[in-house]
Amino acid sequence: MIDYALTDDQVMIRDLARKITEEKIIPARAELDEQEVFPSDILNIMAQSDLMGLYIPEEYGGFGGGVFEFCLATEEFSKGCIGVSVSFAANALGSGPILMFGSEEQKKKYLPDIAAGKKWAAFGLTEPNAGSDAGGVQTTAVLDGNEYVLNGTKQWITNGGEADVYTVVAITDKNKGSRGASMFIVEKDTPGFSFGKKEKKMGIRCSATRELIFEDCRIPKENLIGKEGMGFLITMKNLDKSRPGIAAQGVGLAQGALDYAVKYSKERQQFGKPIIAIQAVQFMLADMATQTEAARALLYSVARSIDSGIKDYTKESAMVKLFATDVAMRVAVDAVQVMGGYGYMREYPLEKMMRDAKILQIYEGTNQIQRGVVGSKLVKEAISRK
Ligand code: COS
Repeated sequence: MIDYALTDDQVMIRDLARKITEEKIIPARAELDEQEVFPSDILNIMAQSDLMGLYIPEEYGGFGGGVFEFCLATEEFSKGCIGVSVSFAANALGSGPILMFGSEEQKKKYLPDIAAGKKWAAFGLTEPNAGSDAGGVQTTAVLDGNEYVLNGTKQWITNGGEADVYTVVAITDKNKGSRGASMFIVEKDTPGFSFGKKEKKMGIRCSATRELIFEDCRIPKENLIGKEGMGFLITMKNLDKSRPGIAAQGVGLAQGALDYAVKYSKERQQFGKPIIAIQAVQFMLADMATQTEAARALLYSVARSIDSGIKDYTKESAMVKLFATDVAMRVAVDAVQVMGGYGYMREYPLEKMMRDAKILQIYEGTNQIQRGVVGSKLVKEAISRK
């Protein structure tokens, strides 16, 4: 086993998250998936264990950790169910703009409740006509006296309807393209703010995915984060910081699927021996284990590098997101294959893991977008070396 030299605090976080996964997530995951029930009870247990504010500074009531600690917990929860782990992780994505670009008043007002798990957060970027093209947002925010008036629809918002605090991207200047976008805080129960139906999904079915609908929704002008025109930059910085969390979901899911496949292979007898003794199966498990460990090693080094204070980690964040989630998909498919017909049955967890894994290659930027991000950084680096 690779020694990742975790500190005592990090071991404690990992073990706490592991315990919640084993005792609460794994026993409930099939039912949560089947019934499509939001895992509020489990999120409340995470909050009671002080895990909601891992990445929030101590002065705002958090643990004071960084991306690394957040990823450790996310990885553990993801071994059980990434529907649950995304409901946990979306809080970091939703509060990221406040944490990174909010005023002192905004931080004091929102972060302590999010750290305590009293309020949940969500991020509103995607729209029916603005998915990969994050600069193509059409929701508008018009300043009217001391208020901004929001109109438009956000789509596929994780924690939609469940969260209390939403960071939302809207256009304040139509003539400036993505530079005319701004970032706002919108609280649930604001008049003019409602939710669409809960989406029916292939996987992560316990997570809440809803539309955010703004119809002449008036919010105080103090809810602007940063300055007008900073919305696209804040969005990109937020995604840079949160994509390792998606990689952590990939590592966790891959490990969970691998562990299950190994356990099954030791027990399942064919041709008079456990199938783990058959080289064809061993080779599959060996590849799954190697890829999973490589993804973890990249994840931990990227997360640590971000926490060390480097300014630009766009490329590394995209790399680890695409690598770890492609690994998760491959490992999940192979884990089902190792189990054969049993793997295909809903009685066992692997078919759910395989359905769940697919979203990792899609959300927070498809893996094609990630390759585009890495590629354009390579071009820029090559030009600057000339
Ligand atoms: N950090 C800081 N600045 C960034 C940045 C980043 N990560 N990414 C882009 N920018 C800057 C660029 O440097 C550029 O600035 P200049 O105009 O001064 O040169 C500006 O923002 C526009 O960048 P670019 O031209 O690359 O923007 P594009 O519209 O081509 O789109 C991609 C860039 C595709 C990378 C972006 O739209 C993206 O990440 N899309 C995926 C969105 C996504 O993840 N959706 C899922 C949401 S789930 S929450």
